[in-house]
Amino acid sequence: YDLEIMLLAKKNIPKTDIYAILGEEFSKSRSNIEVAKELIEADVKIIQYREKDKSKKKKYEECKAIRALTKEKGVTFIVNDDISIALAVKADGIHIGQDDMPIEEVKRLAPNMIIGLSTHNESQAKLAIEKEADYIGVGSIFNTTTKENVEKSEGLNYLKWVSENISIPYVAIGGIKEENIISVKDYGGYCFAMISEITGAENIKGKIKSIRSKLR
Ligand code: TZP
Ligand code: MG
Repeated sequence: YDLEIMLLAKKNIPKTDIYAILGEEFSKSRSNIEVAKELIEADVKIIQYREKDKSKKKKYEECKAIRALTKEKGVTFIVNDDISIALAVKADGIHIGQDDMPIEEVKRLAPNMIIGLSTHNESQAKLAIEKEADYIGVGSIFNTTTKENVEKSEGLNYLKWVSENISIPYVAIGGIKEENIISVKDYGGYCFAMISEITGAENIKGKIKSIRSKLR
């Protein structure tokens, strides 16, 4: 019984405002590790590693280093897509999309990890709940050039529906910027995932401060 509680506790997803996603092609020639350090110093509580084109070895090495940094400061570390790397570095979680390995398989391979699933419409959200995702991504909220072939979504209206109908944690994503974040909040957003706005900011700490002052 105690063990069960411990396992559940492991899945604690921090209640937080900013979900920062690393991607070196957006980070103005700073390394993922440098950006992760700045995010941690800025008191960001969830960091996701998302690299699509690097070698497995490179991804593993970066994730290993970022895991050490995040562990030390109690920051939740999520790996995008790659379950083998998530397991190898003992990440807190794995984030998958609709076209990745099926969630039931990911749960079987990583029963104690936080599992996040991207969703773009109501039926995907309902299915995510049925399959016991720990949280869902909701988007794309706005147009974005960060991701190619972004799945169509009703954006803010879909977010509103999620806020009224879904009881598990959710994270809004896609084109979110300091200048539009309040509209996302108005449609039920409370945790905001961003790549370019944060990872691509000249001054990452300043950007986070300024976003947080808008949210207050
Ligand atoms: N999934 C839906 S939109 C998106 C992802 C990974 C990209 C978000 O990037 P940005 O720069 O915050 O718009
Ligand atoms: Mg994916």
